[in-house]
Amino acid sequence: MGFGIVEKVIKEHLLKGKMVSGEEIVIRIDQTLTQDATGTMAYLQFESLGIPKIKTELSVSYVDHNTIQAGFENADDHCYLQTAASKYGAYFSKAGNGICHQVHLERFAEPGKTLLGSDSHTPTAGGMGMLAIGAGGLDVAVAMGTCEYTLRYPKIIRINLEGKLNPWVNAKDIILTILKMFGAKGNVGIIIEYGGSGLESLDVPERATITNMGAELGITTSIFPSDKLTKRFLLSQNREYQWKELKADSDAKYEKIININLDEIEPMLACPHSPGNVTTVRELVGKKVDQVIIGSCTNSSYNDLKTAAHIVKGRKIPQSVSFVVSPGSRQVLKMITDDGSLSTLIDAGARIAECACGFCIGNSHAPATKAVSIRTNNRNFKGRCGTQSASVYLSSPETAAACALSEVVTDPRDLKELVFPYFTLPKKFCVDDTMIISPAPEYKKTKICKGPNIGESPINEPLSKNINGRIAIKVGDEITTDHIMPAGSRLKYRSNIKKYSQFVFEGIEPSFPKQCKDNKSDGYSNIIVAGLSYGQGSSREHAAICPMYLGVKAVVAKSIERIHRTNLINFGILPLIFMKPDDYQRLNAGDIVEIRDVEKAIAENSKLKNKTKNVDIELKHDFTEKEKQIIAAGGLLNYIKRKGK
Ligand code: MIC
Ligand code: SF4
Repeated sequence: MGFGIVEKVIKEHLLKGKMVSGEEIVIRIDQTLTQDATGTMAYLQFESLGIPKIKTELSVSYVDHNTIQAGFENADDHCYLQTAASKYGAYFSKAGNGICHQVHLERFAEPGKTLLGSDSHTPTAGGMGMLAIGAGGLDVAVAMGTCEYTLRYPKIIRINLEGKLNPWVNAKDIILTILKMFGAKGNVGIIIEYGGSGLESLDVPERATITNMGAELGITTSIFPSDKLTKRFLLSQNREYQWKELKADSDAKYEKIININLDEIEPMLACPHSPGNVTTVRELVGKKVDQVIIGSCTNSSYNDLKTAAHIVKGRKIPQSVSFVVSPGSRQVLKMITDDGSLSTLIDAGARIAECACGFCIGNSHAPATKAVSIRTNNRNFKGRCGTQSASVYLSSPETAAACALSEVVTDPRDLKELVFPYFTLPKKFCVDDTMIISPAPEYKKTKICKGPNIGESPINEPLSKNINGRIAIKVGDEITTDHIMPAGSRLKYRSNIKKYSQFVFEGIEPSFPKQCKDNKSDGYSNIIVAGLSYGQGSSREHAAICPMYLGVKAVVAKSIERIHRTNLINFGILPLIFMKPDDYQRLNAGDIVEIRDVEKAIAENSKLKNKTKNVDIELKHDFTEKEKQIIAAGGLLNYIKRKGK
């Protein structure tokens, strides 16, 4: 029997376990990436492991999230990360060099290798034929020190893309169509492998747009084969020697095979407030638009911006629209400068933002009250853009540029007087790694620099024999990590847990930290009750660390998303699932609850007694043997220290 791509890469990297869906496996990690918002904690954790040098083939520390520097905090983080990279042997990509996923694709991603990144969009590198997985910072810190990552062997779904996209339809419209088919929740434990004749017309950056937004499906990752287009891309980045072919055997078996005809795909929009809430642009044509932003790790490649420039060339953006362009990397910025696209965009009235995450994480360019914003990024959760009342729609750069010109939602195919440009990728990209610092040969001598905003990475205690708790909050379905731990203006506290903890659930229930404190002083542990898909979205482990800091001992939910579930376990918080989802109704904020004999509850399925309502609620979990030990130790750092790794 033949193998698919995922099977081939896992087989080559398998250290422990069986390649059977649902089994716990350990794989060898070749590369890691961190970004500053999760990286400070990851490097603090790496330091606390006491391992003298990073052991992976390659680790890169990027600065792309917190580049606003309104105050000393961001800059202090950058200094810390730069000195830590130098001391422990990582590459360091300076602020301004670009968004981690875009730069990694350009300069480091390699077909057939594994990548673990402390950012949920790490699967972007799947467009290059890498098995690239997003995880919490602590998992990445451990991988830097051990080259190991533990996961459950996935279910593998094959999607065949057949045919060819029509003019003005972008790879973004493919992934939005897939999001419409699958939805944004409940796809845990799946890896998507792409194939089909349509791949011949999808270049690496377009493939990466598709794998990038696999994160919004909630899957583990997705991957494309490595073929002649991959080779051409690597050649254009002066890295052809890193190419290797990766293709599925013709008799490979999959859990499911889905065929999508690219000719039938049309421009799509994800409507507020979920990337899974997808409809056609046609449905919304004519809706007034206030702001348009082209950028982010999903859609800010050279061709994306060149196409946007082609659309606005010789025209002016209407005065009522704020039009922002944020190139994905310094390479992209340099190339649109050299070919004149940048001045075309400026002539049309574009604001040019830094090559960074910026607007996408609500760090800048928040829309006005109740504004409609069309953006090319990947997430439109309520309030993430920085304005609670705004409506954010996600689109392709083509649709975004068409909307910016027309002031209303516009299908780019309706720009009749425009000729579709059929841009191909350049033979050579501008390769200049001036803003990437290689690991210092004298790494041991570097002195790590820590400003006053950089705290310690907190460690939990093992759980007590019985949990005597009070429900600190009850939330509904699809609570994202942005709801739990806001980013935007709060981002600068990522390396200061004490301060950042004051903002847990800020947008939903700002009194949550005080409630937790009161419960603690009354002698109770804090419990969170949630609905479906709790913790979807980003990989930010702060959504586990800060609740841990506030004394949360368990999350009881209808379901919990993959990365967040692992983050909870890594920080010693019990992720528990209702055996009967209707029992959600039997728990309310303020109820006193008890989980007896925690050790047994970790070993088997547990029960929670609602003492206020005098009812028993059955809970389940699906901890692997290793996860049971991690929870029992009070988290991954304790577990590793105990094992003396
Ligand atoms: C995001 O897009 O939400 C982020 C910011 O990149 C996060 C990481 C973080 O919160 O630092 C992610 O996707 O993992
Ligand atoms: Fe940055 Fe946005 Fe991409 Fe997250 S999704 S890495 S914030 S550009």
